[in-house]
Amino acid sequence: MAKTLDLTPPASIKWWRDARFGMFIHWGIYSVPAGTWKGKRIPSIGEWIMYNAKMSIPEYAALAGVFNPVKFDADEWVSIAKRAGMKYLVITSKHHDGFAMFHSPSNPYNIVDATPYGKDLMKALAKACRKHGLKLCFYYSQAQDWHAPGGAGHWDEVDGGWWKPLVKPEPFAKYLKDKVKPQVKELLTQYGPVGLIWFDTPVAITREQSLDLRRFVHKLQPNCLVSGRVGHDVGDYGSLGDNQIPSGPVKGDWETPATLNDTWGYKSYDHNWKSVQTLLDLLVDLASKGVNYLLNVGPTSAGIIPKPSVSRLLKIGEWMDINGEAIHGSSASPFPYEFDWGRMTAKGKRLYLLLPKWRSTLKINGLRNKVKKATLLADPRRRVKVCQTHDAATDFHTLTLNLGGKRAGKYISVVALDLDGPAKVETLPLQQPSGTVVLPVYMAGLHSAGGAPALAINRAGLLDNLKGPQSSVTWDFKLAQPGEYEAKVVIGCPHHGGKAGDGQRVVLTLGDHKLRGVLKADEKVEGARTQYFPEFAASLGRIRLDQSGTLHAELKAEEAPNGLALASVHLAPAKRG
Ligand code: JFZ
Repeated sequence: MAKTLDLTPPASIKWWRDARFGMFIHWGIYSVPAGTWKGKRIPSIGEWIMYNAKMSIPEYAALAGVFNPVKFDADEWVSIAKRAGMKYLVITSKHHDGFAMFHSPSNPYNIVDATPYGKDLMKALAKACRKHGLKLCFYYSQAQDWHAPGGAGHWDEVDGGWWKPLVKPEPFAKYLKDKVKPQVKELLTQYGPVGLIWFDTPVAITREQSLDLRRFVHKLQPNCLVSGRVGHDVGDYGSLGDNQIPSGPVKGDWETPATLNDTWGYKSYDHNWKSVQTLLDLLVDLASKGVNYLLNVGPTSAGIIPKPSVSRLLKIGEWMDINGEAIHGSSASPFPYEFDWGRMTAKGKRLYLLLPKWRSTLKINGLRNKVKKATLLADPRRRVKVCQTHDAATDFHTLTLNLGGKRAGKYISVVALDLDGPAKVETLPLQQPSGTVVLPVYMAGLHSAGGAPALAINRAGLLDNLKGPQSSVTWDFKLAQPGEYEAKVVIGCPHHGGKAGDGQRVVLTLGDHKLRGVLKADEKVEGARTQYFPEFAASLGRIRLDQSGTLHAELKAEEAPNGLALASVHLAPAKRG
């Protein structure tokens, strides 16, 4: 029996929870080739160029000899992050290439000893962070190291092909002892207080080794947090997939690392920049689910954050200057589902309604508090008329806000609602004022029987193991308007590039009605959230719901040998004709 482990994060996690928004910086000698090697554009993310271009260790290490970021200005970088409303900064101190971007007395493969630049710029960055009040944090690739013997993915670990992140236990343990621990100690002793260490890609690290690293960090700096990618879920907070937006609220402390374009490390020809609107949509979506947004910049080898990144961050900053209180120190929406009009965050007795599209009237169902006041953050003097009603027959509370015809503020308008107390909301899925009903899988009852594998929701918010008729997914939900509805099943791809709808046969039961359907992924769900993790809506046809009040729904897979990555069931009023 293993001893019960105390994995409580240090109390310092409070700063991290309040921050909600941070800057990721992927910077290393991979910024020299910037995505091109020997005249060829190397596909995929820039910091993986050594691996993807199959460079030898000496070939790659020679890049250090020309790395000279003379334009680097720590104060400039930190003030960009600060102006954007970011509260912490996580910079790659050593990525998978094994090159240390800080002075490492224990290993000469570092910026001071191996580049013409020859200075420890992390010192300057630490100073600038202190000056501007941001937390300095370090990314450190603890398992993958393509340079050091024993590191995962090292040249020596070739197994019948090119590198694979193989780990031979003994050399790996030696690598942890000789390179990782001395360097982590340097990071935690040379730069003053460190907010967190962002370990990554645990590969084949053992649980004991992950725990050992966690203890090592906490011993050197008790307030320093450890990222979830240290491995085996023993970090102080969790890390979602890159650019992953969960479909609903997540329990515990989570962060999504995300890119401004499609690379982390600088690539001279990646111009696929997300718009300011998309970036703010993502920030707000994550905040409404209680998730931190760690947004990346990839500086050039000269030491410059690309202009398209800076201009976007500064526009985000202008929005944050007005609306930041809806993000910083906020917690997830008390409503456990997405609204079709926007998103919500909460703070004490305040709710923030975040509207990407303006509407003169906004209705919300299910809020049981009295609203004392409603204010538009971008136009605090405008009078917002508040009307609250309660329908006794259906027990629907409806709040109606009259916002006025003219949009207040850019990108996402924010309404602050002052309540008579902490929010009290209806916890069942409710028909929305637009008429739609969303039944998310994470609000469902999950039932498996007859030896079927247990249904579970994975960290992408999708259902695992719905394969046959022994299992079922059920909801109670509240309907206000009887009528004819069109039912859709929304499914995701469990894996990048995976197939969503592949002929699964499902049956949806609503009261006495049954709807059967075969899922072909016909309709891609649009939106910022589904850019990297697509979702599809498959129509099951129409159904009549004759009664208002609390109804019961059940979804089963009659046949789905490869599973059905259910996200939600949607009901929308059927269009006449
Ligand atoms: C890792 C790195 O390999 C990559 O270079 C970058 O630093 C990124 C932030 O992290 O890549 C990952 C790690 C985990 C997932 C995806 C990409 N994941 O869990 O989905």
